[in-house]
Amino acid sequence: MYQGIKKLEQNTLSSILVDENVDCVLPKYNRNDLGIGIVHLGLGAFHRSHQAMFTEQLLNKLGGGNWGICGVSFSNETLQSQLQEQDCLYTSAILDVENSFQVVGGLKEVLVVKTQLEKVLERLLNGSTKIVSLTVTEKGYCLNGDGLLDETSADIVHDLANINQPRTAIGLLVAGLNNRFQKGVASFNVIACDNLPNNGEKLKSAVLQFAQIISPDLAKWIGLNTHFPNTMVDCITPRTEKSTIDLIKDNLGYVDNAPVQREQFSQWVIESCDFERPKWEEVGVIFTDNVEVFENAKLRILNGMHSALAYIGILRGYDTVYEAISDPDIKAFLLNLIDNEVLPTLESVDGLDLYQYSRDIIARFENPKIKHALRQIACDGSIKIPVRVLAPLAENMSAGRKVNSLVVVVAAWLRFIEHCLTNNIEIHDPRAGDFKNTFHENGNNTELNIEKFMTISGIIPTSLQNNELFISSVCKRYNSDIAVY
Ligand code: CS2
Repeated sequence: MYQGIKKLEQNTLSSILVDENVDCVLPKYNRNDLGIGIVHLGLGAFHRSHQAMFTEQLLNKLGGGNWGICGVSFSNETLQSQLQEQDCLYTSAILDVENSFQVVGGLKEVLVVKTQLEKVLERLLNGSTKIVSLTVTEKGYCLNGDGLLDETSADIVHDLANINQPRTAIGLLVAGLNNRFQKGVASFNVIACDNLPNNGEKLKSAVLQFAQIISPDLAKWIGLNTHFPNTMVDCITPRTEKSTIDLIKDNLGYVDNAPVQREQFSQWVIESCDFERPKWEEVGVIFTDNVEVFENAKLRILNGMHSALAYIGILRGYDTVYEAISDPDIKAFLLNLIDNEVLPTLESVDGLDLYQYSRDIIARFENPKIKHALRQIACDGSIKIPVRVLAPLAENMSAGRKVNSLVVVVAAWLRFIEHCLTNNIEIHDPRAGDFKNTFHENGNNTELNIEKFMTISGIIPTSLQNNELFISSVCKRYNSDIAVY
């Protein structure tokens, strides 16, 4: 029985830690003795559902240790106070045929960059911090179309000029590493956990590019001392809703104002690395030299289908993944897309049957308890579509394979943009301004609008930008009735 937190009052999250009858997994170690060894940048629901849960399982198995987490949010003070009011504890609701619940104790501290930069930098400098992990979304890497650090981005320009006042993840990492370099503290290692191919490698090159401008000696030191393994992360985690809070109250009898909800399935694949780190392999994390193959399969199958569902589903009037996949036309479309246009682009993974993997993912989408908003997935298409859809499309074209369904997804994305612009719906995308200019320049002339769209820098690969067949196919699908999608 867990005794670390004193009972505060009846029916609070802390009080259940000493309640033997509550029907949920509780921390099996003394939180008071738990040291902080990980700083996580980007304290969204995904981190709390995924990496923090793997770490929690390990802490439970080992009975504690020094791999507690300091969660860093860039600006979410509301989440910080919600978590602090409950001693940084939160519940993870796992929604499956039978729901299950787990209270996570491994999150020990929550900091906000906007208001507590000094403290964040102190944590990064502290020698007990061995690992800095990140979930800052694809756009948080501040990369341009060539995958290099975008030195023209306003935030990067700011951070380069104010290295001690960083506001981007890249700036923070370099500032943290620079302080260690200056003060002779050994480097921490960095684990990127966002949906980008070669996420660790890309992050490393962005950090080195930034550091090189600040000080070539620093860049050299990082190059020699800091590891950035590539990873693949997977766990469907819809945003926390009031219904998540109600579910926990109804089932467990206490109010958690900052819970997370997720599916049962969870996978984490990390490039083999031998630096000081939690032994996550003991709780099912896969360490391999072959992350890229897992990553591509997941990005093109799961995330690719997600984006297809998002744009096609929204145009058909659906709100969630579950609703969209329940439409037999959409499901048939997806199966065809995967079998004929995605699987042929993937290398086989040892021990992983890609056909079965794709069917298992569809079954995950068919979980009626997971209400994953299509609008959440539709965000940031300018960064997601190139990886999930345009990359396999370009490969198929140059190999002379079919691209019909992938073209439909591109057309649906453009129709979604046009639909938002026409109906004054905000588009959450760093390139929203470019979309607006493009679609308004030539009125209703679809061909000209699409041609113009293709020239927006950094989105469409050059091999497709100049490909007349690709552009005319997109125009054709764009103009066809939405019912054919
Ligand atoms: C989704 C992902 O929002 C999105 O773009 O495709 O967040 C997806 O749910 C996760 O990658 C699942 O692991």
